Amino acid sequence: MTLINLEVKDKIALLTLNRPEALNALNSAMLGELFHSLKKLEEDDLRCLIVTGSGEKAFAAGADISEMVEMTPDEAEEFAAFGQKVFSYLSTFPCPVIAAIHGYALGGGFELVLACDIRIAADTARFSFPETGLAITPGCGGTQRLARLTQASYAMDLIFTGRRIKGEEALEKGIINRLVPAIELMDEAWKMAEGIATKAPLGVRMSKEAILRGLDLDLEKGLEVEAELFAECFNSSDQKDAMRAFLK
Ligand code: DAK
Repeated sequence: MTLINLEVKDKIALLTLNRPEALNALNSAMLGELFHSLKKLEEDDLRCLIVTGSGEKAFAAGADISEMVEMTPDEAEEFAAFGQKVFSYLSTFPCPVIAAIHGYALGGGFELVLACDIRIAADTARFSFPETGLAITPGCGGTQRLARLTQASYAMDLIFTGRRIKGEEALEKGIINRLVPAIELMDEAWKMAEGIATKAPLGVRMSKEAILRGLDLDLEKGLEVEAELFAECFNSSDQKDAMRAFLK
């Protein structure tokens, strides 16, 4: 059985974590498949990628505890390095990535959500970082991405206490973009992906790059990056074609 399901339709891909019997807990095999699936999808010149979890109960209930329990520090470092490589690859993937979240998004599952660009959650979604209760830290970007997305003190609140939050709080804190009834989750994600797919891919790709590169810069340097990427768009026939079509 494959641990990642892929479906591609009209340049939109749906990537589904497929280990529902373990609430899509992320083990090394699944991380490996995730990495190779992303590599494969990158060749498809996609307009948008949707990431979700199979089954009713979870997006992903974290890293696989049964695999982590007896790891040595060296093995944990190797696991961390590979996990971070996969999540960083996802977060800088060339097309927009939408997380469609239902049920539990815990630990590594929450981190996977945070590595996506846009997050749509069902009213069944529950988010938490149980790591401190397991005597570890989040290891796949949770301490960094949540603090940047919200505030350091809010990230500390969730990570130190491990408390579980619902969609309303996640929406209020800007962790998710939209909150919808569970039955509408995938339609909403596809609708958004299809909307993005109607835009010129170059404009979307360059905008994503400008936003991501600007995050670690001061405003002045960020504006330089924006100007550089704006100018680069004028190197393409896409820009000429799109503007001429408008003028016609
Ligand atoms: N790992 C392994 N198996 C898991 C699992 C997990 N994280 N979460 C659930 N399962 C398995 C259960 O063992 C159970 O398996 P069977 O007994 O049926 O064989 C099955 O999924 C169904 O789970 P439950 O029976 O527990 O279902 P409930 O509805 O009663 O409870 C629950 C659902 C989500 C509240 C509960 O399963 C739970 O608390 N799960 C553990 C949540 C958790 O602590 N997650 C891990 C946090 S630590 C890194 C990458 C990532 C991370 C770190 C480093 N690098 C690459 C370095 C992340 C770390 C974490 O995520």
